[in-house]
Formats: sequence, structure tokens, C-alpha cells
Amino acid sequence: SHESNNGTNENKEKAHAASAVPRSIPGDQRKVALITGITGQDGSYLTEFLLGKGYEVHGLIRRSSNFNTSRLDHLYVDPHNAAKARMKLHYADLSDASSLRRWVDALLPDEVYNLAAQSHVAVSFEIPDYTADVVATGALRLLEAVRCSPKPARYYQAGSSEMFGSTPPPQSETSPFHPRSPYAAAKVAAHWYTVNYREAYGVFACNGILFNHESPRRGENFVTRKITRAVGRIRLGLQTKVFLGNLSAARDWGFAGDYVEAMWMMLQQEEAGDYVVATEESHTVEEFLQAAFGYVGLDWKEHVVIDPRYFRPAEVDSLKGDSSKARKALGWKPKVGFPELVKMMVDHDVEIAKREKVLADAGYIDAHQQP
Ligand code: NDP
Ligand code: GDR
Repeated sequence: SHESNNGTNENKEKAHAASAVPRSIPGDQRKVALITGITGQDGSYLTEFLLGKGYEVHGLIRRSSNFNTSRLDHLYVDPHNAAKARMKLHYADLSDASSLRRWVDALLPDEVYNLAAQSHVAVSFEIPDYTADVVATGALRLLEAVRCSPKPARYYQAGSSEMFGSTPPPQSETSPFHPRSPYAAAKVAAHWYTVNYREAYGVFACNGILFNHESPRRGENFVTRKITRAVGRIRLGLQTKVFLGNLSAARDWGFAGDYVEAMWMMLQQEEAGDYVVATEESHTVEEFLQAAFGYVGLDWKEHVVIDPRYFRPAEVDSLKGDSSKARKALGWKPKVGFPELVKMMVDHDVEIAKREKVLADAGYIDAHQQP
């Protein structure tokens, strides 16, 4: 991590004011990308991908009482080392239009990726108003900033298969939306704002309608990661049970690293458009349990307890994408399949559990404190 430079917390203040950071080194012709939600799962993979393509990457982060950049720490270079630092972080918030406008104007990005969201479906029932503000109006605020930018930027909107909701599979770009949560309804609004800015103002704006994608960096309260974290800890004897909700829901699960590539591909086309991105394979939560526990020789039925609090007021029963448009027009296809994804996540989380066990055995952490 970047902190290991001097072993102190002094460098943890990673974000900078607009005046302090020039867009790029003078004379530098690198493409500039601006990413919201850079600290999230997809933000970290997209940043790696774009740095690999030679981009200068700017990320907008929100203020948090805890450091929220752990997914980016391996990419961080102190900005005082201007020749090497190709990822820069700035404070802004999707609920603060002026901050978005200011950064778009200051950085003049070639591409803007709007990944920021209150992205947890169940939580959106608890905080619907906030979810709408960030997910729907937040996208509108950023589109306005892009529309008013002195330099035309290409815009990517992180749309979701949740927008299809109760529309039966397979779901494609032409399937009707029937959202089943405040989160999904807000994503539908953001989708149409994006289409509207394309049609009304000619903004090069694309909607990626991405089906579920996971990774070892997935937030720990999404079902796949919740399961693989539990598998690791149960395998190492750090816990015995995991509490879950509806096991019969079916999802089209892919690997996040594959999906960020599709985002970039959309912005490299001659014309802006909307694309479904999916593996076209669907599995139930129960099948995920079977695969994850089975991989380390455990029987999930001995460890899973159903807790009604994890059932949602309205559920999305079955998602399976038809991504033929993206496969044909972008030449995109997923590289990681379901069994490989499960193994990748379980292997990673068994390693984490091993480290937790060392700390727990030495009395440094409370082993019973479940993540
Ligand atoms: P995460 O929840 O991992 O990341 C969300 C990001 O948004 C974080 O960086 C978070 O910051 C940031 N954020 C939240 N609220 C605000 C705010 N008010 N202002 C600025 N930033 C904010 O999501 P993913 O990486 O999994 O997903 C990326 C995007 O793609 C999201 O929009 C999600 O809804 C969408 N999506 C995801 C899918 C998936 O399967 N992963 C599928 C389809 C769509 P912080 O780190 O501080 O919390
Ligand atoms: P989802 O992902 O709602 O599809 O949204 P999540 O992993 O939260 O749920 C998938 C399915 O699993 C069921 N489930 C549980 N879910 C959670 N989180 N916790 C549990 O204990 C549990 N038990 C069962 C859920 O009911 C659901 O059916 C994700 C997010 O990344 C969104 O931002 C994104 O838009 C969509 O994927 C595509």
C-alpha cells in the first residue's frame, strides 16, 4: 500500500482541491478518464484496465469517516510524484452538483464513467429517498456537467439488470423495464436521462445494462461474497453458520474484471448506444451455495440458516441476459465462467480466513466477530 512509503498515516489524505491538481502534465497527450464510484468494486477494476491502456485516471471520492480507498491502495502513487502518479482522487459527491461541474470543467475528461451509486437493492428499501437522489438525480447532475463541459466527453452510465425486474428472461435491450425496488426504479430514471441527453443534446452517452458481476473485491453484504467469506471462515473454524434470505432467486453472475472492459468498449464505438452485458447463464443462490461449499468439501445445508430479515419487500426472481448485441457489435465476451468465478472468490476468502485465524489464535482479533 502507498502508506508503506513512510509507515505513517500522513499520506492517507489522498484527495485534492481543484486548484491543486492540473489536468495532466503539460504536453501530455494521454486520454483522460473521470470515474465516479472509483472506490467501489467496478471502479477499482476499471481503473486498472484504463491505466493499462495508458489513460490518466481521475476518480471522485466522497468524504467518509473511515478511509474508503482500500480497493485502490495498490494503485496509489503519491501525487507529489507527478511523473508516476497516473491516478488522482478528488472529493466530490453525486448529491453535490457544483462539485461534479467543477471537476468536469477542471479536468476536461475525454471519457466519464458514472459508477457511483447506493448500489445495495435491499438497503434501497430502507433509504429510498437518498437512493433516488444519488442513483437517479446524481446521474442527471453528472450528465448536466458533461453537457456543459467546454470539451465534449463520452459518458458511460452504469445501468443494471435490476431494471428488468419481473420481466421474464432472457432479457435484452428491447425487453421492457419493470423495476422491483427503489434502487431499480432510480436506475430506470438514470437510464432514460442518459438516452434523453443523447437524443436532445447529442451527448455521446451510453447505457451499459450489466447483469450481476462479482469478484474477490465484491462488497461483503452482496450474496456471493457473503457466502464465500462465510465458506472461508467456516472452513478455518472461525464460524459455523451463515444467515441468508431467499435461496431460490436466479442470477446471471459474471466476473467484474470482464465487465469493465465492456464499459470501455462502448465508449470506443462510432455511435453511442445501449448494451446488455451478461454471461447468458443463470444460477440460483442455492446453486452458488452448493458450488462454494462443495469446492472446499463442505455441505451447505449444515451451515445455512434462513433469516426472514434478508427477504426483500419485492424480489427479482429470475435474471438471464441476452447479450448478443454486445457480443456482435463490441466483440465482447466473458472470459470467466461460473465455476471459475466461485473458485476465485472462495480461494481468495480462504486466504483471508487463514490470516484471520493467525490473528485470532494470537488474541489480536475476536474470532467470533462475523464480517
Ligand atoms: P459498489 O457499491 O462496490 O460501489 C459504489 C461506489 O459508489 C463506491 O465507490 C461508493 O463510494 C460510491 N458512492 C456511493 N454513494 C456515493 C455518493 N453519494 N457520491 C459519490 N460516490 C458515491 O458498486 P459496484 O462497483 O458493484 O457497481 C458499480 C456501479 O454499477 C453501481 O452504480 C451499481 O449500481 C452498478 N451495477 C453493479 C452491478 C454489479 O453486479 N456489481 C450490476 C449492474 C449495475 P464508497 O466507497 O465511499 O461507498
Ligand atoms: P442483487 O444482488 O440484489 O442482484 O443486486 P445481491 O447479491 O444483494 O442479491 C442477489 C440475490 O440473493 C438473494 N439473497 C441475499 N442477498 C443478500 N444481499 N444477502 C442475503 O443474505 C441474501 N440471501 C438471499 C437476494 O434476495 C437476491 O435475490 C446486485 C447489486 O450489485 C446491484 O447494484 C446490481 O444492480 C445488481 O446486482 C445487478
